[in-house]
Amino acid sequence: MILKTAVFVIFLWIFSFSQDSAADVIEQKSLNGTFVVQLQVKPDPPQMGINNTAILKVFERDSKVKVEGALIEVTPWMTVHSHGSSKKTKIKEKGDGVYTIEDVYFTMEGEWDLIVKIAKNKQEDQVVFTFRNVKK
Ligand SMILES: [Cu+2]
Repeated sequence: MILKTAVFVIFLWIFSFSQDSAADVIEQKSLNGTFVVQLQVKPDPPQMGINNTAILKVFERDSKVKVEGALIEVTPWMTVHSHGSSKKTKIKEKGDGVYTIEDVYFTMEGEWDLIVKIAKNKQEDQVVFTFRNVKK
């Protein structure tokens, strides 16, 4: 009985820990509805002045088929001031519709958009993720 309780408590502890460290998955449809895109940022929320990273998963709209071999551009953009970042993001395809983004760099505090452009064959579309309150 004590052993069972101990195992249960340890399980709860591990579970709560994994819940804390897992970044939320934000899912959005692209502007013209061509793709469905899932984004996970790290850290969550992303911070000013550091190289944030992100994982992108790209699916075809209705079928949920994973989109491989897409050309992807990711641009941090501060819409209220009409400026971007001092760093260019680096994108790597990992297969299975997964793309990693490095050097997501926000140069000041405030509201930032992450503009994700996706091109595959003759289809081109974009999706914008907004981070309302990026801080140091
Ligand atoms: Cu600004």
